[in-house]
Amino acid sequence: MSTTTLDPLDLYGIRGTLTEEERMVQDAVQRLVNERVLPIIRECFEEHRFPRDLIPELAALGLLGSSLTGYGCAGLNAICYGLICQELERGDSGIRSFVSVQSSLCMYPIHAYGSEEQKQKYLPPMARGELIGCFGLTEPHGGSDPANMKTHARHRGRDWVLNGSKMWITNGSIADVAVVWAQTDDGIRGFLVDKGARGFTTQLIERKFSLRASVTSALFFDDVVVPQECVLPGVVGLKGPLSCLTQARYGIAWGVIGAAQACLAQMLDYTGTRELFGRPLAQNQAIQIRLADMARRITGAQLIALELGRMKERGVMQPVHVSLAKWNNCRMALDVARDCRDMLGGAGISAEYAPIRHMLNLESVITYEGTETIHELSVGRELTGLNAF
Ligand code: TGC
Ligand code: FAD
Repeated sequence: MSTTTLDPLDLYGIRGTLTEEERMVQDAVQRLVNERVLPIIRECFEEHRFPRDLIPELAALGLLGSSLTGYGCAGLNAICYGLICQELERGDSGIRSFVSVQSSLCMYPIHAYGSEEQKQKYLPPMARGELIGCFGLTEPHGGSDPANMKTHARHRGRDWVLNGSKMWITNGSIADVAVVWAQTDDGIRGFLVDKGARGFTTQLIERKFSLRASVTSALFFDDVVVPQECVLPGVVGLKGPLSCLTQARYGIAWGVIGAAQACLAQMLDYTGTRELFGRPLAQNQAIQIRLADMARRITGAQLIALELGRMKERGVMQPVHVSLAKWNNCRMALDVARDCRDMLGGAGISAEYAPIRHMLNLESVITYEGTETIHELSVGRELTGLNAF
């Protein structure tokens, strides 16, 4: 019998290549997830409840807007942001979603495109978790093609009047401010719409089978008056929202590795102790091949995420690199979670075990931030020079 000292969840020893700061960030988030997320997450999922009381703890660790500089943000590097997402999603995709939306989809555009007044007003309380954001791009008639959005804003004197609706919006019903993308006569612009603005309403989307520990909502805008000082001045056009998606998709490419690791860890434990036909399940060739295949897929995803992070740090990461990583890593995690669910037999459909929860969550994760097909077509366009959208 052979023994091994390798970490089965990190066969290539990626942790050994991290800087001290990166390891410290990973350890801190790992502790938070072990102590505060894992004990409650099953119940949250069953009760369709986002654990809001975790927000101050996420903020205290500097996880909100962690890669932004100034305005109370931690200014961590891209690898740290990736590790944060990975550890949070080891707990649950819903917790990582909350941090992705707050950081990459709300704080990032304010930081990148906002006026100094907007940055001062929103970023410090958002970093402290006192002000929650949501990002409204998708509309009911088709999220894959945001250029075709119907939500529009028209000038009325110095103000704008916003009309339309957004669908499937993470944090929608708990947000204090919505970053809303709307068509104008000059092109798509971003608007900061505060909760309570007259004519702005939200509706919680209930009865989800996925991301049950996350708030998802529809947003409605009925003649909402938005003052000029609430428009993001620094960007016009689809590149505004798409650049935010690049940041969030980067985090997802790391995050889903955590979900897959959680599933594999549980399977190594389960197959090592469950006895069938007089031997541990793990002593069957067919089972070992499946476990080895999971480790192979996870390792590949880890290397892609790490290299993507290094490219981001060097400033050479392009959207197509992110598309390939988001597509590959979400597919990897979903396949691993589904296979783990199967290897648990009947127990695999029980909430007692994590794979089915991760599997159901990953059905959303592979869909949002660009479906698998959208990312395949982005890579295809890069290879052929032909636009198939
Ligand atoms: P195209 O018309 O060619 O480009 C428009 C302009 O945008 C620029 N651009 C980008 N800029 C920055 N970052 C990117 N990733 C960019 N991609 C494109 C581009 O250079 C151009 O600029 P300019 O100056 O020439 O005008 O647009 P496209 O053909 O690239 O886009 C088509 C397509 C299908 C890829 C795009 O529409 C798309 O990505 N669709 C999917 C939509 C999507 O992902 N929605 C996500 C909604 S948010 C969400 O799901 C949150 S879940 C959060 C959670 O809970 O974690
Ligand atoms: P559609 O665009 O209608 O796509 C339907 C199907 O058609 C998909 O399989 C797609 O791949 C396929 N398809 C589309 N175009 C093509 C093509 N050219 N060729 C072949 N096949 C194609 N959005 C936000 O703006 N903010 C959020 O915070 C947010 N959070 C979300 C949270 C959850 C839980 C979910 C499920 C979604 C969230 N979304 C959010 C929306 C998400 O981004 C969209 O669901 C996604 O972009 C797909 O849009 P759609 O659902 O309208 O599907």
